[in-house]
Amino acid sequence: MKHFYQSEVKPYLITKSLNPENQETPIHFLNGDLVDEKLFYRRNHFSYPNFSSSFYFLPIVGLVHTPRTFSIQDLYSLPSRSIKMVLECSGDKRGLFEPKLFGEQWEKGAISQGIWKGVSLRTLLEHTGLVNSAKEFVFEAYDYGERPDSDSIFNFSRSLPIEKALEPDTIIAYEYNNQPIPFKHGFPLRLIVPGWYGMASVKWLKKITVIDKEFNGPFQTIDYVYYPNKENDNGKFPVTTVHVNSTIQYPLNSQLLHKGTYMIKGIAWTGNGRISKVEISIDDGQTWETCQLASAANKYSWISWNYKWEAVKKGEYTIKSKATDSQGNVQPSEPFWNRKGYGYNAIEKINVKVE
Ligand SMILES: Nc1nc2c(c(=O)[nH]1)N[C@H]1C(S)=C(S)[C@@H](COP(=O)(O)O)O[C@H]1N2
Ligand SMILES: [Mo]
Repeated sequence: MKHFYQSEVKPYLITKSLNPENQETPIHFLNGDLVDEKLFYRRNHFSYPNFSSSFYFLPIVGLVHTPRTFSIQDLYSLPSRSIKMVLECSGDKRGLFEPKLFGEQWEKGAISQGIWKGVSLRTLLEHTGLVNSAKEFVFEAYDYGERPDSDSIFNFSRSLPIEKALEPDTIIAYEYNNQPIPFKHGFPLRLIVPGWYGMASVKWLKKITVIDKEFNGPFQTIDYVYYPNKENDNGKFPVTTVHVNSTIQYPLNSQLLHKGTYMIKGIAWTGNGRISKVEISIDDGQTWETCQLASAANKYSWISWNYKWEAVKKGEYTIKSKATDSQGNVQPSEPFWNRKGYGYNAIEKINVKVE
C-alpha cells in the first residue's frame, strides 16, 4: 500500500508576505498532531514588537477591586492548565472563495496545533476580584502600526465577552509544547482562547483592562466581522467560533497516481464540541463512505482520519471529505461567502488522476 511519503527532507513554511510576516504551515506534509514551532504558521498584522522581557509585567486593571500586576514568576507559581488545541486563522482557505476576495490569500495551512500551558484567566481574577458591571475584557498587545484604512497608529487589541473570558480553558499561556512560547508566537505571555479562531489569541500581552461596555477597536469592529454583502454592511456579525472543517493531506491536489491501493489521509476539527464523523467521497460527492478516525476525538484538537482506497481504474477523480461535529454541524457544500473571507469551511475537495 502506498502511504504518506516519509522522508528525511523537511518541509518549510510557505511565504505569503514578509513585512508583516505571514507564512503558512505546510499542512500536507505534517506527521503527528503537535506542530513544531518551525512549521507553525505565522500571522501578523504589524512588525514584531520591541519590548524588554526582563522588565515584563502583566497588569490587570479597570473594573476589578484590586488592580494587580503579575510577573511571569507569579504565573509560574499558580495552578496551571495544559490544552492541546488547533489554532486556525479565520482567513484559512480564503484563497478558495469564488468570487475571489482581497486579503491574505491563505490556502489550507493557516492552521496549526500544539499544547499550550498557562494559568486560567479566572484564576488571576481570584486575586483582583471583578466589579459587578464588568462586561468585557480588553487584551492589549505590544505590537502596533498603521492600518490600511487609517493614518492612526493602533496596537493589536481585542476583547472577549465576560462569559468566554471566564471559561476555565481561556488561559494566559507561557509555554508551547513544553517550551517557553517562541517569540514569534507571543513570548512571554499569550492569551489562548480555545474554540475561537486565531485572532482571539492575542500574542505579546501588554495589559488586560476590564470594561463595562463593548470594546470597539478596529480588529473587531472592522476586521474579524462577517459581512454577508459585497456592497453594504447589512447583517454583519462577529467572527468567533471555529467552524467544523477538514483537510485532505494526502494525496495532494492535482497529483498523478498509478493504479494501486492508497491510504488517503487528513485532519478534521471544530470549535464546537468534538468531531463525531468524517466521510469521504471518491466520486465527487455522489456516494460517501465513513473514514477511520486515527485518534480519539478531543475537544479543541484536530483528529487524523484515513481511508483505504483501491484505485483500480484509470481516470480523473474528485475526492471530497466532510466532517460532522458533536453539535450536529456539518461542512456545507458551498462556503458562506462573506466580503472579508472568513470562516471558509465548505466540503474539502481535491482532484487526482490515475494513470
Ligand atoms: N499581538 C498580536 N496577536 C495576534 C495577532 C497579531 O497580529 N498581533 N494576529 C492574530 C491572528 S489573526 C492569528 S490567526 C494568530 C496567529 O498566531 P501565530 O502567528 O502564532 O500563528 O494570532 C493572533 N494574535
Ligand atoms: Mo488570523
